[in-house]
Amino acid sequence: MLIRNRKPWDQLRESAATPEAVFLDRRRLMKLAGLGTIALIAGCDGGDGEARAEGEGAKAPDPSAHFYPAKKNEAFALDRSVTDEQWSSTYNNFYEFGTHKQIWANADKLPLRPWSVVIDGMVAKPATIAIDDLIGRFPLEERLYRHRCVEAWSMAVPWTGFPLRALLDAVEPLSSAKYVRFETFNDPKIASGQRQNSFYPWPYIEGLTMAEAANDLAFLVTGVYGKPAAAQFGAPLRLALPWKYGFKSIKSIVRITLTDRQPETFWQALGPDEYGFWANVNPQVPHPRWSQAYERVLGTEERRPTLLFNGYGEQVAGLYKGLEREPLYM
Ligand SMILES: Nc1nc2c(c(=O)[nH]1)N[C@H]1C(S)=C(S)[C@@H](COP(=O)(O)O)O[C@H]1N2
Ligand SMILES: [Mo]
Repeated sequence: MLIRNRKPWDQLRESAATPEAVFLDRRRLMKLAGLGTIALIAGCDGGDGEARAEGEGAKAPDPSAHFYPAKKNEAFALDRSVTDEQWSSTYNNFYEFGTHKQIWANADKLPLRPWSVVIDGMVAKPATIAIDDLIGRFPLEERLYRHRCVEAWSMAVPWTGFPLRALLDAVEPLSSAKYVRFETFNDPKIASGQRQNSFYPWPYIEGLTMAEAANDLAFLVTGVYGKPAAAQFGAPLRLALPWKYGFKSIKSIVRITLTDRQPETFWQALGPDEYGFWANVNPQVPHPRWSQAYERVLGTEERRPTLLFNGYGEQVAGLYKGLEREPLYM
């Protein structure tokens, strides 16, 4: 059962973010430490030490690498620069690996193969699909999307993947299905955050209405920056929902279930007054503990005004017609 312990929770979120000045210094330090490691391994291990010191030596090559880079979908243009990969790959939210931002090394321990995704519930053709069959089954494309975290930082990245709708169509939803529920892996032996914060309501769950899931913007991501996604981005399969706060974009998905009941999400269970089901970006509705009017553009000094639906209103505003009485923004 979930223990509603407010104290550690209040210390999470933006307050837990490492100030960037400190973070940069640490990154420089890491680089230096990396050089030290090469010398050390080469020194004591002669032969294959060199290869392993290159970093990827111990890892099998990604079996989906030949799909990248995918064709760009030019319909998805940006009003700003793409965030430098150095930033977006070293400043992540992925609570399975810790509540701070520098989780990339922890996340790298997640074995990305074998990996399969279960698609079940109210569908005519439930399936369990090996990730490489899934990646090979739908044409991949690259889309430039903005991303707005509820903590008020933002980024813009070139995701590679395919529309969620393509996968849903393939399993033939029943007319009784009203929601899609997404589930992340649960493996405390591998994920340090699941081990250390065992009182959290793991696994991470997210949800969409069927109409939201069928919107063309709802994108299943397999890669980023023209190559298979690194673990910290939520490999091997995550969502990108650019009109919603970032926590809706669930990472490292193992199960997709169609259901007639609104799924209770990880963040709703943790803080129902702060993180609702809809979580559509709206600069005029403050988070209970901070304003959402502006965002900090990751990797820059820039503060930009936040846009309604994160600027994607033209594509998604119609989804919420007639739902004005719902708390669509938190
Ligand atoms: N499974 C899982 N998915 C997750 C999270 C998480 O902690 N666990 N964090 C969310 C939040 S709050 C954000 S802002 C984005 C961050 O994505 P990024 O690290 O690729 O920028 O992932 C989302 N998906
Ligand atoms: Mo977030």
